[in-house]
Amino acid sequence: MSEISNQLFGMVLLTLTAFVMLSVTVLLLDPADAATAAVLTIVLSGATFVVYRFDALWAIALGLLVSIGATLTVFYLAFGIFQVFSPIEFIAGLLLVVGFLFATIGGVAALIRHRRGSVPGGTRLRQSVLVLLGVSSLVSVGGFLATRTTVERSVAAGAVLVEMQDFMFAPGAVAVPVGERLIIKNIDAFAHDFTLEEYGLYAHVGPGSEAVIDVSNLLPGSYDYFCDLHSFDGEGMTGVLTIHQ
Ligand SMILES: [Cu+2]
Repeated sequence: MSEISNQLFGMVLLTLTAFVMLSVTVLLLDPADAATAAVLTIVLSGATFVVYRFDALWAIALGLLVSIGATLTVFYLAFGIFQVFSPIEFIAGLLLVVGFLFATIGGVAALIRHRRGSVPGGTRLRQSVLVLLGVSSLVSVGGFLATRTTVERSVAAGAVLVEMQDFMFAPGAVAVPVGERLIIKNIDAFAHDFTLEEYGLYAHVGPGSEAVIDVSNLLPGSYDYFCDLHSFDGEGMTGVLTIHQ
């Protein structure tokens, strides 16, 4: 087997990203995202094979176009690199960013050199990147396990529960008696947060974690809260909290 190029290496990582996305969306039973992920996986696998099989300019150019197109389609996955302790988001984000860099820079370099193989900084660079990806993924899984939080049953008794699921708060509107606690439970595979800006209330809630929100100093009334990661200008992942007597 001939030595693989940086472009091919990047494309393999992008294909893995699409496959991770496919597995996750199928598990979460999200048909729309699963369809996107399935198409991406097939197109990227095909293009990766073409680049591997044909040492020609057209193949290199095709690989470059497919890599850029696939990355643009799911560019939002890149934000996952900021959620270090949320393994699925983090690993997919990392694969996407590193894959895109290798596929693009390697593809352009191969086009300029008019050939596929032996792009400078070859095997050793790719091996180091693979090791770094592996270590980062382990850190992510370890951090996820170490920082997962649950609320004790004694604390939870009588408290009002809001779940975070499918990038929404459920229920979207919740009423809490004065002095009672609010518990936020994230049952998504992604990190969320609870933000009630004006009152300095904030909790980052990782996948599978729960958190107690101390709303005891809120006066009776209605408050709009949101997930800062998945909302913008009051749109998106938002909820309404009512404190009543
Ligand atoms: Cu969120």
